[in-house]
Amino acid sequence: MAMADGSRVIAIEEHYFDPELAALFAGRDRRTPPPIRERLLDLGAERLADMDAAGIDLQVLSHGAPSLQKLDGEAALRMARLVNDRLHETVRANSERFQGFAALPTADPAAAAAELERCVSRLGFKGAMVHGLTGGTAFLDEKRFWPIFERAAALDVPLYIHPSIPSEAVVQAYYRDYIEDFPGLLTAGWGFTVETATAGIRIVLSGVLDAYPGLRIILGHLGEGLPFLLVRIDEALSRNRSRLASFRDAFCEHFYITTSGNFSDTALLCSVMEMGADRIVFSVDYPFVDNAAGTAWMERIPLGYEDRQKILHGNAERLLGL
Ligand code: GRE
Ligand code: ZN
Repeated sequence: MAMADGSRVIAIEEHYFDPELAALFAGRDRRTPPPIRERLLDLGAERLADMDAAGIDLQVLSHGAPSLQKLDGEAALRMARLVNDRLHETVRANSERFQGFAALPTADPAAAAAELERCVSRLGFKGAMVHGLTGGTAFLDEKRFWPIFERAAALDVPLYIHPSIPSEAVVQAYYRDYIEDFPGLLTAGWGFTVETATAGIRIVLSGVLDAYPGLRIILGHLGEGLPFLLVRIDEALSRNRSRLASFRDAFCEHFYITTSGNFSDTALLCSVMEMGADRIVFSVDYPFVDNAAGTAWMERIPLGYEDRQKILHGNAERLLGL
């Protein structure tokens, strides 16, 4: 384990499927290709062998999209308890190699806040991951979801805002013509990015970061394009007087980004220049992306030893209390 030079490697956007929850996925959410699906369902020898071969010491596990976000309140809460308890068993059996992010029943915000507290305080989870729009239509910045942010801030754990397939209205208006030839357009190719960048922007605009100043948000995929666009967003929003002093400052103060599925030197350098190396956390996006490609990239990123150590493990240790 570890990299060739002995560096500890922690990866924090690493997915699995709980068989009972994944069986409830419907429509476009069902279409995980069989080899990926097999790897999502494995939390044992094969996953560990792949981590070992790539030098990954610790995966912080999260359910795959859309996790609990498409279930109604009652079903989501019932599944949340089962899924989080089972993830806890996996972590407890091998806590050197696995830690966990909670799945939250966001359709019932009060229950989601309580489940987050149970998972962090009683099960030792390091935060929670939410996937796309609740019920396929609702962004998390809506006021009714604020109890979730309030509890995350009170518990001092981050919320990881992860993509899911865009809302059906967006699919029809923006992507329909190209889905058949390019199914990845809906997911990691573009649809995920637009929807999750929008979710991040909306969190800043909503005022929830002012209400809970300690709140920390994580975005994957090197920030879903936002580091590249911070100056432009800032400039455009500041043309009208608003309650937001600076989008860019709010984003850089509260957001962390991970390298999941975006092993690009140019995107990484842009992110470091906008946000600083303290805000960037190594991740792969296993099993959608290859572990070894991630660690091989980290060995040759154009940054010095200290920044590499921060990205590989130091920032995750601080952010998640590992
Ligand atoms: C991901 O979690 O990154 C992911 C999915 C589904 C398809 C592609 C993908 O959840 O990268
Ligand atoms: Zn992912």
